[in-house]
Amino acid sequence: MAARPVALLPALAVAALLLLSSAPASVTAAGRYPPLAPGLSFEFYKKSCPKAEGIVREYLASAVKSNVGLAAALIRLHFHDCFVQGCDASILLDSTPGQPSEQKSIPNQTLRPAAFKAVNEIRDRLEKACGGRVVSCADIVALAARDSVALGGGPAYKVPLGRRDGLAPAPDAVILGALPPPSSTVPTLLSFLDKIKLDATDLVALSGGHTVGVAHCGSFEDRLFPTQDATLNQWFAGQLKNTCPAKGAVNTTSNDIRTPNTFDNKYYVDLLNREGLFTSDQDLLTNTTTRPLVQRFALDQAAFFDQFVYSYVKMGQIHVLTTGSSKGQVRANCSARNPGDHLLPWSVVETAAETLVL
Ligand SMILES: *[C@@H]1O[C@H](CO)[C@@H](O)[C@H](O)[C@H]1NC(C)=O
Ligand SMILES: *[C@@H]1O[C@H](CO)[C@@H](O)[C@H](O)[C@H]1NC(C)=O
Ligand SMILES: *[C@@H]1O[C@H](CO)[C@@H](O)[C@H](O)[C@H]1NC(C)=O
Ligand SMILES: CC(=O)N[C@H]1CO[C@H](CO)[C@@H](O)[C@@H]1O
Repeated sequence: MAARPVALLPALAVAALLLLSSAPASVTAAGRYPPLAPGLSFEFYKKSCPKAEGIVREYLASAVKSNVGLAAALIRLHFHDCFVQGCDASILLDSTPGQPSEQKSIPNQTLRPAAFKAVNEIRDRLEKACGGRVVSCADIVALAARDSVALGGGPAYKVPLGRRDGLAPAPDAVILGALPPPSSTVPTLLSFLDKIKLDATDLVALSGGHTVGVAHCGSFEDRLFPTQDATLNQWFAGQLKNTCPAKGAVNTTSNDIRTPNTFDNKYYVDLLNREGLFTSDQDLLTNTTTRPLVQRFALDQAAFFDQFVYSYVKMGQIHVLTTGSSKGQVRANCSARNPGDHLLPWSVVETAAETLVL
C-alpha cells in the first residue's frame, strides 16, 4: 500500500504532507482521538470484510471527481445523522405510512439526493464484496464523510466502526430540537451541543465543516433584508445581494468564499474578515468565548485539522447502536428498514441507546 513509506518518514515531513496533500485517506493519520464508545473499534470489519474501507474510498475518489458537491453533502450528512437521534443512519430512511421521513424535514432540505444515492451504491458494492450484509449504513455514512474530508484536501483519519442502523426516522419535533438554525448565536449553539455532550471547542472545530458546501439564500437572507447585519463586511454583503437580490430569492452561494471546494482553514479567515455566511458562523468570532479558537485556526491549519478530527470522531459516536446493545440492524437497503424487523418499539431501542452515550 502507498501508505506504508509515508508512515516511515519523520514526523515533520508527515505533518507537511498532510497539510499539502489532497490525496485520499490512504495516508495513515496519527492524530488525537477521543475515547471510543463501547462496541466501536477501528478494526471492526478487519475479519468480516477487510476490503470495506478500500471500497468506500475507491467509489468516492471517482464519484467526487465528477461531482465535487458530493463531498460537501456527505460531510454534512454525517453531521445531520449524528445530531438527530444518534449516528444510526435514520436520516436515510424514506417515509413509510405513519412515519414521515427525516429527509422531508426543514433543516434537511439542502441535503443532496446525490449523497443518499452514493451511500446506497456503496452499500450495494459492499454487500457484493463482503459476501453479504455486513457493513451498516451508519458506518458507510461515517466512512464516506471521512473520505470526503480527505478528498477535499483535509486531514486523513481513522474511523471507529461497528454502528448499527436505527429502525425508525426521527419525528419532526426531534429533528427541529436537534439541529440549531443558522440564525443561532453561540449561546444557542452551545445549548444544542450540550445535549449531545459537545463543547465550545467542538463547536468551533465542527463549524469548520463549512469550509466546503453551499447554502440557500433562505439560510442567511435575514442578514440582508430588511436591514443589513452590521457585522457583515460591506463588500461581502454586496456579493450576497447579487446572489440573493431580495427576500425569498432562490439561489445558492458557497459557504467559504475563499476556497469553496477545498477542505482547509480558510473558513476561519473568512470569519476574521467578517465574511461568515450565517449568523452561526460569524458569531464564533464576535463572541469572546469562541473568538480565540477562531483566530488560532485561521492562523494554524494543522491545529484546525487536529481538533476537527478529534471533534468529528467524537460526534461520530453519539448515541450509537452496537452489537453489544443487540439493538438496531444492518440494513439491506439504506433507505428502508429491513422487512420483518419492525416488532421492537422504537422507544425501547432509544432507551437502550441512551446507555451508550459517550
Ligand atoms: C458568548 O457565549 C457565551 C457562552 O455561551 C455566553 O455566556 C455569552 O453570553 C456570549 N456573549 C455574548 C455577548 O453573547
Ligand atoms: C444567483 O447568483 C448568481 C451569482 O452568485 C447571480 O449571477 C444570479 O443572477 C443569481 N440568480 C438569481 C435568480 O438571482
Ligand atoms: C430501497 O428502499 C426504498 C424505500 O422504500 C425504495 O424506494 C427502493 O426501491 C429500495 N431499493 C431497492 C434496491 O430495493
Ligand atoms: C436528499 C433529499 O431527499 N432531500 C429532501 C429534503 O427535503 C426536501 C423538501 O421536502 C426534498 O425535496 C428533498 O428531496
